[in-house]
Amino acid sequence: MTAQIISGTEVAAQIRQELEQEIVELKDKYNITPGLATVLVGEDPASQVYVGQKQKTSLALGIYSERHDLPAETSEEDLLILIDKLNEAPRIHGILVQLPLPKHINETKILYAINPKKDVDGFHPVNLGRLMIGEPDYLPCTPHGIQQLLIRSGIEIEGAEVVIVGRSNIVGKPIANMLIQKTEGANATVTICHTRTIDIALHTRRADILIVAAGKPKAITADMVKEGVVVIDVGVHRIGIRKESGKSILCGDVDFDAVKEKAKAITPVPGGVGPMTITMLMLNTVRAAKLAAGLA
Ligand code: L34
Repeated sequence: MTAQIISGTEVAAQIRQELEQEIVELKDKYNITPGLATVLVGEDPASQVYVGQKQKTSLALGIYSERHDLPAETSEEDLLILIDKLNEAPRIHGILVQLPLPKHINETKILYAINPKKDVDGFHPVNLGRLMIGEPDYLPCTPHGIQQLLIRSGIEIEGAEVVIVGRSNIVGKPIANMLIQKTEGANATVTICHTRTIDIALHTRRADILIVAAGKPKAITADMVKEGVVVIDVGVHRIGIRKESGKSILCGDVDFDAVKEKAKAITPVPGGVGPMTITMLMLNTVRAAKLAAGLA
């Protein structure tokens, strides 16, 4: 079997097109321009790429955006002051503080400080709690992107054996919660594997849908999956530089070339989950603007 390649780039473009129309309508009918503030502390090169993408995409869609790039030495106190300001700013509907933050800043404390109504990442405990009880305001961007990729690629989630590798607060735990909900695009049976799982392959081989956010390059090999599996690869690793172009060579958490020979469908890296994460942030920002205006 050679797998269907699930293009995050294409699905993201489709969703962005839908959003663009919604944004035009918000402007024409209600004179509302959704506003996003990104906050980046320090110079992590991957974070700079991701925040750059988020800025570029918001501009392209007609979302007002503010970029706050702060030096790595910024104190927790100063960051909290900025968040307070953004919490109060009427033009800003969504606040994104790019993770990871430098070690001297308490991430949890920062995420708590963001007004849950402006928490377009969906990382605030209020939003994660709402997600868990099936009353979400904002779904976290990467998990939401994964779910939309599956739905829009025609993959049956209901009743599927979903195995997730990785238990982070930003991917593993929320996607597990989303896929067990009693709603459309969910109703799956979910297993979560992590670093203390005794025999990961025992679980991954049972998966109809395998979602990998392990943070380890090519951790999932062909012997760990069953024939006909659907694979969603969340990892992004820079494993070298192309001599000709000077561009990075990327890979995911899955040994793509080998696993695609057994899979029914698989996401590539790049061009899989990454572009969906960016696009779902735009969707949440539009939603934030609508919620603020009492339109959603
Ligand atoms: N607050 N921090 C907050 N929110 C998030 O949603 C994120 N994340 C993760 C890291 N920290 C965060 C992102 O934005 C990961 N992430 C992210 C976003 C975009 C891409 C990858 C991860 C992406 O666009 N990846 C491209 C390759 C781009 C490149 O590295 O050259 C892809 O095609 O996979």
